[in-house]
Amino acid sequence: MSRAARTLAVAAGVAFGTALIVYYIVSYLTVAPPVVAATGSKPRVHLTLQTVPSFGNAPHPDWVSYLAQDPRGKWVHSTVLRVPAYSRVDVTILQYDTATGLRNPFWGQPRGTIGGTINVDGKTLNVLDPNLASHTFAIPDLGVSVPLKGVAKGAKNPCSVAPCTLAQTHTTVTFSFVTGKPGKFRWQCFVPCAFGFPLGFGGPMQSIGWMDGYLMGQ
Ligand SMILES: [Cu+2]
Repeated sequence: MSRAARTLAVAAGVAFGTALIVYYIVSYLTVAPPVVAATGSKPRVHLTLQTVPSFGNAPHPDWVSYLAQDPRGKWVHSTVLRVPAYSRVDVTILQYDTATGLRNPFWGQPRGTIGGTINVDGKTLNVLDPNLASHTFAIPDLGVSVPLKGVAKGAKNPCSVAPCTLAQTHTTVTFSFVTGKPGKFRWQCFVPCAFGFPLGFGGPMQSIGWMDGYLMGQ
């Protein structure tokens, strides 16, 4: 290969790599899921979420994701949630995914919920077997961390396309927490649930609208 051809090949490689980085940064900064408000009004509101093992739609049909239900009952592909400040938030999470297990068994203990407990399919629990967890719902700034019990592998009628319906196999997790002063608080899942990514932590695990989101306290 001539010197000119090698120079050209290197320049093309650098340009391609740069284009990928620019694409990543621009899409990170511009893709903003819609804000979904909690149902009800201050000082007590309700949030309903679901987790789906694969979104089933563009742009990433095989990515694991959260969805949120808006006050009219419509499922929205978003993790940006608006709640009132200084209020009680009652949360219902319909969990359709199978268990992955917690990297740290400590997270099997619900934290920051009213009463320090969660309710799973009608049973009140103050700890979940870490092997049974599929995802977590955690708002570190508010000290909230809740493990979500997975459905059994091979369960009948699994959901693979969002939004999942109540007729499909799921666990129902409910809990409550209180909000404080207004602010924008990051929330996310801490289970390495991004199948097909290094250590399970890429893709949906680093993307707002999938396994990461914001709680907008207003
Ligand atoms: Cu997850």
